[in-house]
Amino acid sequence: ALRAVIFDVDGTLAETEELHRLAFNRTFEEAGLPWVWGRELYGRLLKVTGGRERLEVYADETGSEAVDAAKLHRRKTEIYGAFMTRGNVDLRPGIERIMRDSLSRGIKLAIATTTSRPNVYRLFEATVGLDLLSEFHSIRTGEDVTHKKPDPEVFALSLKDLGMSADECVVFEDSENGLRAAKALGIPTVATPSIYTACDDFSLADVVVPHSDEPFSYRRMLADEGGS
Ligand code: XBP
Ligand code: MG
Repeated sequence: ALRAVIFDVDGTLAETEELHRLAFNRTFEEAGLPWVWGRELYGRLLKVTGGRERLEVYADETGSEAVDAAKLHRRKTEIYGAFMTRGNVDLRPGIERIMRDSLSRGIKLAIATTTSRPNVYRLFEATVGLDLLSEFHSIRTGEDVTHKKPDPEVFALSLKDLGMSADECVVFEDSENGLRAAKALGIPTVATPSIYTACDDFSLADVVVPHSDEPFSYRRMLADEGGS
């Protein structure tokens, strides 16, 4: 039976990547770097999960060895946090309802993301509130792992925190990298393609829906819980 729902953050809970991109660009401007990440370039760079890793790869590609990626990334997180204000971002359709429905059925909630921990708190603060986040049984972020998605490490931590096996959970993801991570552990997945992942390969997903308000599939999975 379904006992927990594990959510990815960026692209799945909310369309946050444009705010990330703008925060990166503001950081570069402030640091006096000539870098500007347009949408096409950012789409390609998103294949590198983790903002710091993304900066390192780009610095490498452009032959900018002197750049302190860790320092730039800390500043980027501050700027992103400041950009993330009420009205600047919304949770995607259906997300809040799934969270509240799950809680009311005794299904546990977890977060498994590549992004930095402060960004998760800021997103909830700016949208549904920190009270809902405090109901989560497990929150695992980029800081908690050595290897980011598509490595399954973050989802392995979620399962450990939940004390559950893969088949008792469902993962909500928006990217191929995320699906690969979840499926490496055999966790059932619902994929909701996002702006930047629309062209990803979703063949690994058990269910693909345009967004989490789609009535078919996982809603039935949740509804079936009452009877089973
Ligand atoms: C998507 C990512 C993140 C963000 C940037 O994470 O790859 O790296 O783009 O966040 P998710 P940081 O697993 O939530 O979809 O700069 O904080 O790394
Ligand atoms: Mg994502």
